Amino acid sequence: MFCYQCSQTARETGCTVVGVCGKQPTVARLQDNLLFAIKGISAYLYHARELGYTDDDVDAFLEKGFFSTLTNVNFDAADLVELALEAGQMNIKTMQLLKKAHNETYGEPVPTEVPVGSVKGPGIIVTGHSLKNLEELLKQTEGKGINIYTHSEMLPAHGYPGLKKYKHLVGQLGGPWFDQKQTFSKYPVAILGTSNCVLLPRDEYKERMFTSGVAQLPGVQHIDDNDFTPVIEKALELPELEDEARDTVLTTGFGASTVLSLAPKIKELVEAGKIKQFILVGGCDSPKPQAKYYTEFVEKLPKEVVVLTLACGKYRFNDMDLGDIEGVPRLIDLGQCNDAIVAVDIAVALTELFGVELNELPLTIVLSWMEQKAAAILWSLLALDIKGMYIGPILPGWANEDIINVLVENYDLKPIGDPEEDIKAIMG
Ligand code: FSO
Ligand code: SF4
Repeated sequence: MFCYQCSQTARETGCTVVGVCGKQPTVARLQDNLLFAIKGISAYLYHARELGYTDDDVDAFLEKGFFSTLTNVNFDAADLVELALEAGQMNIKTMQLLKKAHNETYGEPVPTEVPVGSVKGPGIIVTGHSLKNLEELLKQTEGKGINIYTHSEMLPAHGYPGLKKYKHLVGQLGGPWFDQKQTFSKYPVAILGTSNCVLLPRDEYKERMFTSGVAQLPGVQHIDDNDFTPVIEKALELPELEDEARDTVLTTGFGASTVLSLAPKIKELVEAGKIKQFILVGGCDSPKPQAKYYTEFVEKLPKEVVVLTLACGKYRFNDMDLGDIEGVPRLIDLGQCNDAIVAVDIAVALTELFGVELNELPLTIVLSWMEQKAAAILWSLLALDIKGMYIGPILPGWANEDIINVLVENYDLKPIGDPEEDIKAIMG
């Protein structure tokens, strides 16, 4: 544990073994965990509010959650687990709110092929999660001869009818959040970071980078009021990009309606044994060497497996051609991390289709986590009582043995291991 939030703190620097107030290490970690989940919820709530959508119950929970971590309020190891599960439920509500905001504002996504690479002309790369910022930029650049490219978690924007209608939204440059230094150095265009996962910029592109919303970087101009004039002026003064061979095409934009329109076919294929398992391989990508697991895992899956994916972890395998099973695509990109709610909606619809409980579905969840939004999603899945999830590329650092034991005993949570062994275990 590490806590220095009050003046009783040990040696006036921090309680690290046990709190002077009596707070136990597991309670301290569960308080940290609750704060992480709250940060995740806040990110999604922020993007919903950008589009004018709010929820009083979620707001009230945030107050309660924060308050319960204040000094001398809640010393119970069991109640804090309950609060984490409640945070998971509130995160479900928040992701539903954001999905409603996205779908009502931009239309439900439709499958869309997105070419990777540049086309001739000035350009702007947009990274992060804010569809609202992207929309404003698309409006303000219309007819100016500037091409707009997505990066990382902005890729699913291409699937929304209200955004794909802009012809100058031309494609994708780079992959997950952590390739940004190489990608932004390689393409000498203007760059807009709209949310988290912006990295401290290299000097070589600092002056052509901008942030908006909560994202801020030292020495980088911030756009406060959705007036992207400085970004547009910068894009026009920079050299034009050249045409690249755009051989890699990524398919994104599978909304719940598209997937569920395949429900009768899916039922037939499952009953005929032609689809044996659905596996959700979702979450954040990580530069850790262990993250190679996710590439190998998907590569080695039997042909009778359908992979659902979301968030930036998909860049480990979303350029693979997995083909289809009689018209059902074997790789289905549901969108951003907040679109975990689409996966939940699909899973619930499948329980109705097959007349079984959630844990009886031929569905396995293989998560990769990077930061606090993923922690909130993990607690959402636990709040739904989903058992037997795999998690990697490392176990959460905030979870000590006590917490891991609770997760293993109650939810059969498993660390990822060897891809082939895990596939064997999943396929039974
Ligand atoms: Fe990736 Fe970053 Fe959506 Fe995460 S860009 S790592 S949990 O913030 O966001 O998937
Ligand atoms: Fe230490 Fe408790 Fe104060 Fe935290 S709240 S600094 S654990 S005495």
